[in-house]
This record gives sequence, structure tokens and C-alpha cells, in this order.
Amino acid sequence: MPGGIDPHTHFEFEFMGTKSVDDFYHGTKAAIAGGTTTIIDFAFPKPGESPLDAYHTYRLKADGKVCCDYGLHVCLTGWSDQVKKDMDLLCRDHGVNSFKLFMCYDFMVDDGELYSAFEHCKNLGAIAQVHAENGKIIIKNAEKLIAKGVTGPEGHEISRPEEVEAEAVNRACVIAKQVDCPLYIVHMMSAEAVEALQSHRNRYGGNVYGETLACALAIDGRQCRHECFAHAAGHILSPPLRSNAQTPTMLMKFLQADILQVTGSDNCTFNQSQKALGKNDFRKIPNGVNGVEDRMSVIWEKGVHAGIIDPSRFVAITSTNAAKIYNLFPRKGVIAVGSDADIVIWNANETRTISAKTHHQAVDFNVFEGMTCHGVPEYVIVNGRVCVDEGQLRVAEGHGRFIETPVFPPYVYDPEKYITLLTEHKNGTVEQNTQNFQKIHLEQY
Ligand code: DUC
Ligand code: ZN
Ligand code: ZN
Ligand code: ZN
Repeated sequence: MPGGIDPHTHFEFEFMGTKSVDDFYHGTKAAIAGGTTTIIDFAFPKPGESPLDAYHTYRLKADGKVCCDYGLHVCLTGWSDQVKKDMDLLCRDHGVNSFKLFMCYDFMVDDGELYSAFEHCKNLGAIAQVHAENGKIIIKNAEKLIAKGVTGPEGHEISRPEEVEAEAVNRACVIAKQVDCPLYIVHMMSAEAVEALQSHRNRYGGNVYGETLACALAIDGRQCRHECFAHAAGHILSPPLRSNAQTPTMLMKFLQADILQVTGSDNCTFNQSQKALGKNDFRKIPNGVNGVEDRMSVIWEKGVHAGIIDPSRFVAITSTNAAKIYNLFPRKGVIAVGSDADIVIWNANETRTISAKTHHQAVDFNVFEGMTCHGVPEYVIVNGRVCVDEGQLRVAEGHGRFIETPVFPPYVYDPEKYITLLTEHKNGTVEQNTQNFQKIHLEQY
């Protein structure tokens, strides 16, 4: 199958008073070990830094270090004429076609700023991305919890319940619709949030896309109530893993039904010593977990091996859809003449057990610790170079390139352009998938 594309990583990210430990070398090495051959990271402006400068800062961090190809989304932490001009230059000369805005954290933007940024994305042919959680509500909820003495990791999810995610999803969709801008909602973590997305799409049309994460498909928020602080804090990210034990399966079914389109990892790793910054206040636990290495195996296990999605859909949600949405298709996301030689030979019968002791990431913790997965990459070819050979990892630092993501007439969800997947049985009969869920997009082939 085509190599995995992880459109959501944060390598060397300066965040919450510290820096994520997987850098562009360890992060891309781990990606390849797990069958991912392209990542898209987020250039994030430091205080006072412009978006264009942030882009250059990230190019300097990544170029020469990456083992596989990478692209960059650019984060907008505010709105001004300068930001608008930077967006023009980033799209025109720097190979950027996606801009992320945050509805929570210190650098959250308000509805007017979202409106202006979305409008400019629309004008440029870029796609807008949001981290959808209502930041003002979270601040209030967390203050009250701390005042009541709830300071441990369990307070994190309590302060940001599903409706706080769903409200922001709906609001982002409404604002994007006003200016007819395509919108991509990153890391959707709850059924309520996805239902908000689907309800908007049903009413107004489909130029909104939803991504969920490997961790959300495999583990739930009960881990954050573990008696051991390091274990609980190790599972803190935002939006949080949900305590509802049904959530991972529900999210997988949303992927199956094309209600969600993409999976990422949100790989943003902090060692246990860094997580301890929030020992007395859950608001200070650096947010983020691993996933760039294990995403493909975990989704194979919980999706394909569990019988919820078929292998074609697996390829769509781990590779092809991200390539299409970020305008990398058909260079990436497909095996075809003229495409990059990013290829994975996947052994679905083989198993491996995930552990921080054996993973290739720099971080000292793994949220999938002890999980046994079917689905192991036997060979991984990165841009023509065999980097996993019979399971042996042989990466080359600097082998990866920055890949430009050109602005586009965006990929529009249009049911007319899809065909239903046909399943051919050994006896020669062909069965149509009457559920009409598995759809492949053929006209580019
Ligand atoms: N959420 C995380 O958990 N980490 C990085 C940034 C984010 O939005
Ligand atoms: Zn430049
Ligand atoms: Zn986010
Ligand atoms: Zn993220």
C-alpha cells in the first residue's frame, strides 16, 4: 500500500513552558519504523514571531534532519494585516496551503478573527484548520475545580467535557460557512463533536473534514484517572481522551462511514519529568502524547483486525485522504506511475507488542504500552530508498525533503464523483457494498 501520511505532528514544539522531545530526526525515523512515509507538522510562531518567520524557523529545524518527506501547516495565533500578508507569501512562495487557528489556549482567536482568517484562506485557495474547544469555558471550569481542590490529572477532562468540544466544532463550521471556506477540524475526540460536524454537513453540504487520532481510536480517558501520576499525566492531551469506554469504537465507525476522513497522531511527546510540571495543577501538565510510530498498527488492529473497516478504507484514512485534502495527490497517497515511491509492504499476520522500551521515539513513555497489534510493516520504501528491510530499520538522516503543498481549487466532497466499492469474491461473483460506505475517488487515476 502507499506509505502512511500523518498530517498532524508537533516535533520540537515549544509549548506550555517546555519543548516536545521528539525532534524531526527521531520523529521521522519513528514514523518510518511504523509505515508512515510523509508527515505534516505545524510551524508555530513563538511570542512576537510572525507566521512567515515561524515557517522559516521550522524549515531550519527540519531540513537536513528529516528521514522522510514533510510538509508544514502554519499556525495563526492572532489576526492583523501582517498575518494576512504573511499568508499571501506563504501560499505564493513557500508551499503552504493550510493554516491552523486555536479556539482555546493563551493564543486563542475570537470569532471575528476566525471569520477574517477563514475568509482569507478562501480567497487564497487554502484550507483552514481549527483546534475546536471553547477556551473561555475551559478556563472557568478549571478555576472552579482547582478552587475545590481537584488538582490532579482527572481534572483535565472534567474541565473540558464533550459539549465544550462540540460547541466549538459547530461554531467553526458556522463561521466557515459564512465565507464559504473549506474547513478541516483536527483531532476530533468525542462522539458529540463528530455529531456536530455531521449535523452541519447534512444541513449545509460537505466542505468540512474531520480528523481523529490514533490514541482516540485505541484508548480511553479512564487512563487519566490512574492512581499513578506519571501514568495519568502521560495520557493528557487536548481535547482529552474521553472516559466513555465506547468512544474509540464510535470514532472508528465514524471513519468507516466517511463521517470522519483522516487519522493523524498529534504526536507531541513529553517525558515523565516534563509531565511532572503539572504535579500540583493539571492545567500545567504539558499536553500531548505519542503516536507517529504506532498509528498505522493501532488503526489496523482496532479497525481492520476488529472487522470495522476494510483494507481499502484503511489506506484512505491513513494516507490517500490526507494527500487529497492537502493537495499532495497523486504525488503521495497512491501507488501509481509518476507518484513518489513511498510504499509499504504490510504483513497483516505478524504481530508486535508496543512498548516504550522498544519504540524508536525519543520519549520515555508510550500510551499504547503493552498493546499487541496485528499489522507490521515488513518493508518501507521512502522515496525509492528501502528504509525498513525485512523488519530492519535503516533510515538516513536528511533523506527527506520539504514538500510543497500548493494552494488549490479544494477537494470538494461530492457524492456524485464517488463510486461504491465492489468486492470481488474468489468464486468470481462481484458484490456491491450496499452500505454505500466504502467509496473511492477514481477520476484522477
Ligand atoms: N493538543 C495537544 O495535546 N498537544 C499539542 C497541541 C494540542 O492542541
Ligand atoms: Zn521566505
Ligand atoms: Zn490542537
Ligand atoms: Zn496538535
